[in-house]
Amino acid sequence: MQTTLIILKPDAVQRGLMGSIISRFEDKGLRIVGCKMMLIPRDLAEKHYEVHADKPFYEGLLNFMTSGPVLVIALQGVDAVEVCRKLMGATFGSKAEPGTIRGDFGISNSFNLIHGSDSPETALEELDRFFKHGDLIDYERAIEPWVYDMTAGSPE
Ligand code: IDP
Ligand code: MG
Repeated sequence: MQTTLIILKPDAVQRGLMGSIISRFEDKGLRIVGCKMMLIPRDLAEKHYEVHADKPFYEGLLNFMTSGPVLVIALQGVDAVEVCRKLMGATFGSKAEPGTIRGDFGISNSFNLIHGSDSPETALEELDRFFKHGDLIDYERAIEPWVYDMTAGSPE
């Protein structure tokens, strides 16, 4: 099991797409273990996107990510990091495949609706960055035995 960090960006919130996007993850079988709406402070946005600090789009990205509320979500499941990146689709809305979140809900290359951790290591760092210890909830859903084959003792 992995936990990954998803952010529904300000455009997703403003366009009323939070429910539709969350449904994609729920329908897949991923479990929401943490969720909060917040305004990202500038310094947190800078830290979150520091790998892009030298890119021409960095300033615009920081302005965008701090321009309104976001919904931060922790999602758990087998291979959750990779599964979520696939559900999100390619970075640019104009290039993302139909059937993916970015491919179905947007066309912009910068207002691309959603962030998702890109590796298990990054996921741990990002979860730590956005959630306090104790914010994430470990629980079982009633549907769990039908989402995974548990007959061998671990989720298949
Ligand atoms: P990712 O979100 O798919 O991981 P990254 O390359 O890590 O994509 O870029 C982070 C974010 O920066 C993107 O989601 C997008 O909002 C923005 N971004 C990336 N490349 C460009 C660009 O060429 N122009 C404008 N914005 C960009
Ligand atoms: Mg990235």
